[in-house]
Amino acid sequence: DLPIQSIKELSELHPKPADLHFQYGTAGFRTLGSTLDSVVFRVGLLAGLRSKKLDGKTIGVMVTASHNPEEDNGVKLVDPRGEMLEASWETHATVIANAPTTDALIDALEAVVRNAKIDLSKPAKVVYARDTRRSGPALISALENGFKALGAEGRNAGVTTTPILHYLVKAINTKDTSESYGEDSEEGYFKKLSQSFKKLTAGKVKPEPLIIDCANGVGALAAAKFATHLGETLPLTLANTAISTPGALNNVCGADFVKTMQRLPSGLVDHLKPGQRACSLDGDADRLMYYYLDERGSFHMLDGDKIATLVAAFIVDLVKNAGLDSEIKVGVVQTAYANGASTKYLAERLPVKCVSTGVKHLHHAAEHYDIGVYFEANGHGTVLFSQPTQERFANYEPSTPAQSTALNHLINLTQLINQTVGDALSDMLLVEVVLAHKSYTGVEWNSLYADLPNRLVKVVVSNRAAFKTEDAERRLVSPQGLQAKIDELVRKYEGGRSFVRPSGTEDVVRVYAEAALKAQSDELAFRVAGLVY
Ligand code: NG1
Ligand code: ZN
Repeated sequence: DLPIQSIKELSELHPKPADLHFQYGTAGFRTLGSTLDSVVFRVGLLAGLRSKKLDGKTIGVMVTASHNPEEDNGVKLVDPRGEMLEASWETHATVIANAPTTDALIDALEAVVRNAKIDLSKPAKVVYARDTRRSGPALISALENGFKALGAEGRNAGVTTTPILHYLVKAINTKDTSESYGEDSEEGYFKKLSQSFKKLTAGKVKPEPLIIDCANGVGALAAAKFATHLGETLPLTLANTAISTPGALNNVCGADFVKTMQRLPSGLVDHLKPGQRACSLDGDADRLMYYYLDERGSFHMLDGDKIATLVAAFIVDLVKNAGLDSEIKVGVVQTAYANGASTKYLAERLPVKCVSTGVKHLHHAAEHYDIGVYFEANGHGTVLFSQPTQERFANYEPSTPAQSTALNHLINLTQLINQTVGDALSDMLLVEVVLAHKSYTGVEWNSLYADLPNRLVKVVVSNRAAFKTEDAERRLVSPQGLQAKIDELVRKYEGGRSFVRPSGTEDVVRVYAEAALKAQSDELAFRVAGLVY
């Protein structure tokens, strides 16, 4: 049975605010940090139940609100293979978070135990971490009370990035197995990635220093550790590392700022030399944006689509050079927000699939390829190597030295890339590997294709639930008749493309438009927004 007495006592310390409704969305629970105490306590209970359900495997809990403003916070669960929580449990999470009283909470927990057929005699293990937000420590205490109430065993991974927490979950659950993901410590993560980076860049020209905008968040800590591990192999200059300055997190800096504003973050303005590479992390270091200034001081952004293109083309070449192209297929997954020029470039070379917004959709689609590259335009993404593919690399016998070199690079890539989730720092090392191999600067990378001008706008509507989509969110099925009007407008613009979908994380409807000319993409976006409003 559930330890009802201890749940009751501790739940009374974390009452649910009566007037608030919480929703486990694409990024877990995310809202004002000051309102999340009861939610995080209950997530502690739920994480314990999830672990019991999975025979005592270790579950992850991350307390972060990523690129959101500093006052926000959030919490999400990580499944044993380092992946996002299974969808059916998102519903359990929402029900449990909204139970109005302690008694209602107990009823809701008992319903989950029944529905999910949980054997309560199993052990419960959880590993957890938080970002640098000031609301973090108190929320971690609430989370620990949740573990205590259920009798779950917790391991505190401290203040670290979301992707490191995902790494730890997978490393813990694969420890001492043939699929071991690495040492189950932060140090193990840094060693694994740095060592493979060094192997992949051995003999290459030493790169110019790379500037990292750490968004004044937890990425600053991880980037500093990489700087130590990598030393001369990759000189790193860290900017926006003020993790304890109130109000600094994600403020006029970070990957989301750069993507949205399409300009340099503060803290870099006086430091970046023409042509020098720089990149931005977001507040929990799972998104990455690259950019550079040209000789005239113009800003050029290399976003998730540019990263996907660079990386996919590199891997396709390696597979071919290894002599494995007849048996190992590389594919790319994007969303409707991918720039049309990137989709065109990729589709001429390999299979490309478009799925709904949200990392879990991309991740699952990428699992269907032997090697699946997925990136959202906003810079979140990774590369997945299927288990059979990794086994094939291990037992394949190359017939020439060139094949052998390419094979070794592929094997080292499986170690360099954090395959559990998008990881800004792992992705950064991946980009640096490709640039080193190709002898590319940002300019050559950027010239692989030219982005189509585009515009993304938000529209506040009275009822965003009225907006329903199909075809990977590229077309509206309701409100009735609206899609036909959008189609009619789009036809008037050369290279025009536009779509409308309700946001999964904000109470808005998003309108995206592309066209051959900048003024046209802006105009199309605003005219479509006018139809929506
Ligand atoms: P919504 O709010 O559903 O558009 C946003 C991002 C997604 C994804 C999620 C989760 C855009 C246009 N949308 O989703 O790509 O990152 O947040 O954080 O960037
Ligand atoms: Zn993030």
